[in-house]
Amino acid sequence: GSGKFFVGGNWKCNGTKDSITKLVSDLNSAKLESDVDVVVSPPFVYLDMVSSSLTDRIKVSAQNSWIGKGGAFTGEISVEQLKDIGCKWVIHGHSERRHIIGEDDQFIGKKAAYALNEGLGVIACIGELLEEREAGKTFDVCFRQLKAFADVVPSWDNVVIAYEPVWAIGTGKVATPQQAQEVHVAVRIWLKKNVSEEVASKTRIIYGGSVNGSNCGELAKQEDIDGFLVGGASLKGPEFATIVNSVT
Ligand code: G2H
Repeated sequence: GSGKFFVGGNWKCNGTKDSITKLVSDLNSAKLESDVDVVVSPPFVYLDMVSSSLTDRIKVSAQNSWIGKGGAFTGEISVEQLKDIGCKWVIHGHSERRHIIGEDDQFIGKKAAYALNEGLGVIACIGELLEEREAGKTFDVCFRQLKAFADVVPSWDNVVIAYEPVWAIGTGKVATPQQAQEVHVAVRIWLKKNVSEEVASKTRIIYGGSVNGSNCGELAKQEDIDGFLVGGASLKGPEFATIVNSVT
């Protein structure tokens, strides 16, 4: 793998004040391996609360950010506001935003570039649909999405790539360690050819899609899996800690 293991918890549009208070308290008391970057991504309305009550050991990420400086953009949240409340990361390109909300590669790239330019880290998500996999287009789709990031990012220093096959997201159908490894190594080779050898060897490529406390161990053993982006299982503090501690 490359660099420090990275585990993100993507809480998506889940939680209440009560459930999130409990989750934060479970995370604060969890024993986490020291050699892992740990990040959680609460819904916007709870970001400030989580950021001020969560241990500094765990960093906070937003699930989205506006394409530029704030202003007259109803319903949006700016990168400057995220930084103001102590947020260090933002997720862009998640399949739910691509396929449910309809964000395209260029829009996602611009948002990622703006966030990076302003000093946030970006969890850049890519991944194919089931029909694209079945049509043999997995690499084409992932490389196209990757290129849209590569074309605009100012630097790869604060980028973590998350490979999330859409058919594995929230379905309980996790990719096999071999299926994930095959794409991760292809992404690394793509980076080497199209960006640089250094970026290819340093950039963390994490896997997402139905990761849980039972399947994380085998996935973590794969050479090119440098961590996880966890949805459902990140809503349970002890299980999320198990996934963090699957670092090999
Ligand atoms: C993939 C993942 C987190 P889940 O979206 O980003 O969610 O683990 O629930 O499949």
